[in-house]
Amino acid sequence: MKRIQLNVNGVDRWVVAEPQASLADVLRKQMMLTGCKVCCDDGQCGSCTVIIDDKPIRSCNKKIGDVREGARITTIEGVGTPGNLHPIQIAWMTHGGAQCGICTSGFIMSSKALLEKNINPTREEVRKWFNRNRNLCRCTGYKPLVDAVMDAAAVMRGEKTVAQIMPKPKEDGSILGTSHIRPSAEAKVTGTWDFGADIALRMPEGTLRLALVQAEIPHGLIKGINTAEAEAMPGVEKVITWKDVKGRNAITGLITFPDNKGDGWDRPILCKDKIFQFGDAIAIVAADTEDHARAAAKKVKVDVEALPAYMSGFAALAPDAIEIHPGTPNAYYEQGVVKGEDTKPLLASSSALVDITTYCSRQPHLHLEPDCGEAYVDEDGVLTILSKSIGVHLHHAMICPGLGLEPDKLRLIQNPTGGTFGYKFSPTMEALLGAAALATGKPVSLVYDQYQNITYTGKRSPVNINIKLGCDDNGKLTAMETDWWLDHGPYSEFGDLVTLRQAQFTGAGYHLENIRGKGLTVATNHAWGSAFRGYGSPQAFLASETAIDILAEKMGEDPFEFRYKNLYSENSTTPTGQKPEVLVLPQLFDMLRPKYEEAKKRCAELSTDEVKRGVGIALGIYGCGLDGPDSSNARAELTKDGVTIYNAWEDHGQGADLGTLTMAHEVLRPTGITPEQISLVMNDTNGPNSGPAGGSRSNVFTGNATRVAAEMLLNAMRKEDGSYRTYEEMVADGIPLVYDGNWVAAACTDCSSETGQGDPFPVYMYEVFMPEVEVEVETGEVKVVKFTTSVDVGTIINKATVDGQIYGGLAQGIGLALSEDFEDLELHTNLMDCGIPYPKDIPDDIEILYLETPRPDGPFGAAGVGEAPLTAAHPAILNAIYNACGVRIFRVPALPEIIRTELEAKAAREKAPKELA
Ligand code: MCN
Ligand code: FES
Ligand code: FES
Repeated sequence: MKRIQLNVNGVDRWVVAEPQASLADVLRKQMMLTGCKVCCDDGQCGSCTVIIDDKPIRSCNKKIGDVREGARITTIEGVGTPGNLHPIQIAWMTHGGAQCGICTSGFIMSSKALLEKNINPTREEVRKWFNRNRNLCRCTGYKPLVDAVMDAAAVMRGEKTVAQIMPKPKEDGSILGTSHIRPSAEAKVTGTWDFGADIALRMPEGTLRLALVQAEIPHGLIKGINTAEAEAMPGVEKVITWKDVKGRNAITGLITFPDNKGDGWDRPILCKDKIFQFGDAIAIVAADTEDHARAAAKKVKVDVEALPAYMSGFAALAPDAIEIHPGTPNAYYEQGVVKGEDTKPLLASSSALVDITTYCSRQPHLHLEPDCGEAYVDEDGVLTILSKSIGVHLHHAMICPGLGLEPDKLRLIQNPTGGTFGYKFSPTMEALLGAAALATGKPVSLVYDQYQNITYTGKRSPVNINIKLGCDDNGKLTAMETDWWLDHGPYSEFGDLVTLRQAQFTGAGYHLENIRGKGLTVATNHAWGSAFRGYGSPQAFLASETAIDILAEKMGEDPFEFRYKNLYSENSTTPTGQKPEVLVLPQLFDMLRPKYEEAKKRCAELSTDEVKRGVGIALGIYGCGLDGPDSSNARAELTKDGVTIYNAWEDHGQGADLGTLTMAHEVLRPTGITPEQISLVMNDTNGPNSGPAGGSRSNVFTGNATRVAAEMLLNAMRKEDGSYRTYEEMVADGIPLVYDGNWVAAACTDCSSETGQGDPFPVYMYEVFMPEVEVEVETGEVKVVKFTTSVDVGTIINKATVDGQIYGGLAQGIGLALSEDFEDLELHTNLMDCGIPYPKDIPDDIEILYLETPRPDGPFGAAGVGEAPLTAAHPAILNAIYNACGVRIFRVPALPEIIRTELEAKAAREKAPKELA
């Protein structure tokens, strides 16, 4: 132990600490300065950055024993407080810099250190500074953060006022379409937005800390679990195994498709006799401290007999592969596509035909905040679970029977959440927290480290697609055939749905009336498949947007114009036979065309023998909703102080609070209410069921339900003369104050498993991607140097939000194309080795061209936006690589070594005939 004097945020403090403890732990756990966030605990992400004696330092990497006596330490709590903000914090809010907010304190501290050194940096200096200080953000694509620093610096230099950088409402007071600041922004930029790990530190005394005993192999039989030694370890309260789980001990995947050969009960809460994947939870240790729990977890002895591990669709489909879930075939669901005429003769008589196979990887989500949560039994005997769930009502239904609870004895609430990008569409630790709280009768908390977070959460499902695409003499598409498998890992939840997505989006965007296809959902022993932004569409577009590029070349046509003449037109239907709700793709291409011509010229001018530059094109489309007649609910209540809106629009970081507020305010504006008078009560199973925040559905579905509830209230408040009753008048007149709004996509239908035909979504989002890349010939390194995109997501509800969604989604598309993967369980175990893009990997030069075509079914004409930018940025980048250096890549990530090998092979091919001659 050591007593050390520090000056923290201008105040002299003394702290007694273990010299080996990290500064981050001392700040967070001993001084309760939880504005300092710990995400990687390994110096990779910068979320824990504080300033020590004017230098930005990653406090997770700094031992307190190495901090000089009397050092001046500034944390986010010392930068500015709610109501008294620093210009950097204000600029962060006005530029939508805090989406989920988990990286925000670290970035603000880093920016403060920079601006204290250099009050007038260039954009490139800011980007280099962030890169050097390893500041990672998974949400924003970095551009808004650089914008924020530039504005803050201008304010600090006295060249701009705070008022000048603040967003303005419209003249009529409406905030629709403005960059109004989200309600949670101030808490995020001051470090007072408590995430799950912060809440864990604030749980009452007596809260048990949990650690998991996890499988160390991907497939095996459990012969015995011995907990005796662990139970005798210091501080241990209980070791919980499957025997302690009172219900069915399984999470139900709520099988949605009747043809699924599984029963949807294949995922144990705690493994009993089989391990299905690496990391599977076998036991939970509950102890007085996290260290004690983790130490004891190592002492639980699990006797395992290893089984062959099937780590890909190919392996699990091999004829000699055993069934991963005995009684259910590894290929447990088949999706067909039958649209229009027989494709065989059409393809046989095509003028040009492409026949290729593409593979889209097991992309990791790389949300920065490790999974975490708490649970307790409340005073009414209701098990209450706090977690990062983005589907509180959905998860309630999925875990309730497994825990053996009546539905009214379980409540789920979402904690402030540091990004999910879809992994939390599946329950992760909810049932484990619940089982532990029930077995011990005490409050519990569980916080994964980043290794657990990466290795034991769901991933994007890899898809291998064979696609055949043909066209006639005029270059008009004639027919498409597809044959694919989707590796969904061991657990079936939503595996059929994401398999269907391939049928819905492969070839989408084009007048393509004749399609045949067949796809399989395959169980493997790799990471379980979970939702990931774009859900299913990146796999589909990798196939069709690569194929169409090659077809254009075969026809000797420009890939832009070849696409253009084949786009959806008046008499086209989607691959599922649905009439598109709006026709916007031709305009999106028209907007991009001059930029494309400029880009081609620039690429030709700037290419050298060493560095080749190229431009690529791809289109992406995604539906808003969960297929078929999906619905949502919300509630509006008039109170003494204003209006309270209740819904369960779970927030990953995308801005559910602001979406709700904007919709409600726009409706209620005639009453004179201000945004500040609208309170939000969200994301609790005790409130309305709005469905999960996935499938970019919330803006359309929960936005509409919120609009409907607010309209019902407005109608009730309206007097005969057109003015509005006050709260007091409503009470005096005996008019109800609470209104429940509901919205259903009534015209939608489910798609058939045999034909893939149906009208699944009421609204779609459309985007065209145009990256420019540089390929270094010697190394195969690719850099995206510029990105232009044209987007139609209907009416924009909040401009800063939509910009932020696009920038952030494009950054993930760049990662998917070039670096991100989760394949190798030895290598892909931390953010950096999984290939997360740093600022240097994302261009600052990103241009978004908007078309705002109102959607008939969207609230105020809006579609969703979240998933659009991650639909097809990656095939556009692969197409740009081809344009730059003539090398076609059919799988992602396109790592430098793959491109280098292909370049060498191409050079050898080109040389060979000359040598022969
Ligand atoms: N919006 C808008 N105008 C539009 C469309 C949308 O202002 N025309 C706003 C909405 O009000 C909302 C946001 O954009 O604040 C996204 O809306 P929507 O596309 O409906 O998506 P959801 O609210 O249903 O959010 C989920 C979606 C998905 S599926 C994933 S995955 C995702 C995403 O959004 N994960 C994210 N964006 C994310 N952003 C962050 N920062 N972190 C994640 O984990
Ligand atoms: Fe410290 Fe990531 S760098 S938590
Ligand atoms: Fe940066 Fe979410 S806002 S990680």
